[in-house]
Amino acid sequence: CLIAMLVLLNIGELQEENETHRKDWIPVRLSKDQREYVDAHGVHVVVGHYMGDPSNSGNPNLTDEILNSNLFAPLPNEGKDGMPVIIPAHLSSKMRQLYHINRFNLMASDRIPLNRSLPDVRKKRCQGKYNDIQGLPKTTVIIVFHNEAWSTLLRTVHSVINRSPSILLQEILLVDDASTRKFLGKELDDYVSQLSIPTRVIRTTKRIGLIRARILGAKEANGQILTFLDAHCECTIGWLEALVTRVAEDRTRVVCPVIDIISDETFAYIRSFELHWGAFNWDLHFRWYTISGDELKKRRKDITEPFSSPAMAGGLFAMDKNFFFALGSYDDRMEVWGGENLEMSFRVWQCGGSVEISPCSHVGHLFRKSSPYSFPGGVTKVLYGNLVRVALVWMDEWKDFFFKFNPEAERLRDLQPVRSRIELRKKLSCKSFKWYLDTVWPQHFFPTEDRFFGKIKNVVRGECLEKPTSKGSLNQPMGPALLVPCASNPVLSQMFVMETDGFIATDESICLDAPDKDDTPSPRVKVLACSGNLRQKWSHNKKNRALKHISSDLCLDLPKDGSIEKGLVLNPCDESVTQQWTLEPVPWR
Ligand code: LR7
Ligand code: MN
Repeated sequence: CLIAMLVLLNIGELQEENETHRKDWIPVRLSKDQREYVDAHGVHVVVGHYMGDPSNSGNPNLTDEILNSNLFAPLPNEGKDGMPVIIPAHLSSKMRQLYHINRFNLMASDRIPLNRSLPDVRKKRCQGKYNDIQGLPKTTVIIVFHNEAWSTLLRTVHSVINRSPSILLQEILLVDDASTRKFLGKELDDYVSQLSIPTRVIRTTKRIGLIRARILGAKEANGQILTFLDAHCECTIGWLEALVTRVAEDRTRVVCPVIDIISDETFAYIRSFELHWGAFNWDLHFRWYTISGDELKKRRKDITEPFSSPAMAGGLFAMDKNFFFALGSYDDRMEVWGGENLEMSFRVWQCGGSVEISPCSHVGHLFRKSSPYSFPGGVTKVLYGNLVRVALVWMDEWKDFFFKFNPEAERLRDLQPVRSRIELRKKLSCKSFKWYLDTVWPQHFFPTEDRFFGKIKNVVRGECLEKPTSKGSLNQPMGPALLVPCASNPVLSQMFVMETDGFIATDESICLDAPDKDDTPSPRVKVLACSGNLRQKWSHNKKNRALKHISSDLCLDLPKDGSIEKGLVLNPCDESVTQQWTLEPVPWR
């Protein structure tokens, strides 16, 4: 989900939507944490996740005493209304040291009161909605955590209490997944016992991972509705009414808030866009994409209405408790972190429910660039082990696509027994993955029977089209389409899907697009986010092998001046050899 944050930080849009939060924001620059981690395909794995020794051995200054100390000395006005915290210069070395414990600016967090105020970031129209809450079922808020900092955990709890109508709140359940920090023991029990909403801490005896910890919390819950949060969130006004009302209206809905950003460096509350939905990429990593034009059209009347989403981010959602268990809760053989969000999204959609995002519910989440805790067994084994389970149980023929292009998953495939989950799928008479792709996510860019999937090769140079490795402001690959030597093993960066309606797409919803006319001196054909616009439509003529850009009636060509390293161009179609392209299918399963 770390990449998801980077995607959200589109500066252009932030300026437009978020002027008030940004103007006083002077980010504190910390150590150069790995921003992203890129795997063999040049595709993001768990972006930013710390791949080294998670025990902090690289920071010998982090003694047990520091790890267990509970600094907590808030200043009354710090971080007020979601404003950023600015640490005085003389504290900066201490600040850096503390940063490593949780991979966020702990000093900043500890200076902010646990009950800080936040702005109402909703659209005006939301204030008139979801006010009729008498008689709605109550919810149990479930927060699982492993070695969370005191101030972020309890700020989450206070934000729930302060900004939820108490008639909707049954209780708060904190599930401690075998934390080792002292202050999360008796000190926490004592603290929560005096809160105005019944709050309990349940503890596991050994580390069971967030998935099983959530199942445990759900079993213990007394509320009719389960509302899950990560342990470093802050809820804003109206967040719960918007979720609970929708679940109460239809018990098969899984409702997510819009997830705003709490800065890991300054703890500023940054409103994010409302017009993104959740899905995933070819590696089965969660991604945000802009919602489709059709969906936007439907919503023009009232853009604050909830909209359905192919997948959820995972941590923040409300769902009926009976529906949660009827549908098979979670896959309890998933370990530690990852994959459960797609598993649940597929299961909910394919087995008769729906996943939606409510623009009137805003909850902030603290996004980190790397993960602070250990992954027993190793990050790759844990994450891909979980994803293997998702693919085997829910994805039908598309699992073969996943395994074919993800060797780390293929290696783990035989180690994952999934019989009971397949039986669950049968018992619930769930629909196929094809139905899911066709119906829930028709804008998807996965290969299908009626699409071309493979390489696009220039005949005269014998080279293949490749998507650029440079990133645009949405952290998506963006730039000129390049021609490079064709890889002998099919690599995903050279794979394209050509849809029947003429869009040429690749992973992460990136499409072949026309050049910008004002690019000087010679405009290049680009790849950028698929928009569904005519300017991204192409047609391929099998006879003369021309790849024609439909709206301009020009053909994909090599630059006449030989500046091929700068990318490809469009020229009037003349059937010359440089304009000949073959679409070479690659079996995708
Ligand atoms: O072993 C563990 N035991 C735990 O109890 C590991 C983690 N946890 C707790 C942890 O303390 C935290 O409260 O589980 C919660 C989630 O872990 P994070 O905060 O490290 O996860 P994340 O925010 O990086 O990741 C997202 O994807 C996860 C995949 O398993 C979960 O679904 C997280 O809930 C999810 N977070 C969100 O959806 C928040 C918004 C992200 C976006 C966009
Ligand atoms: Mn989180």
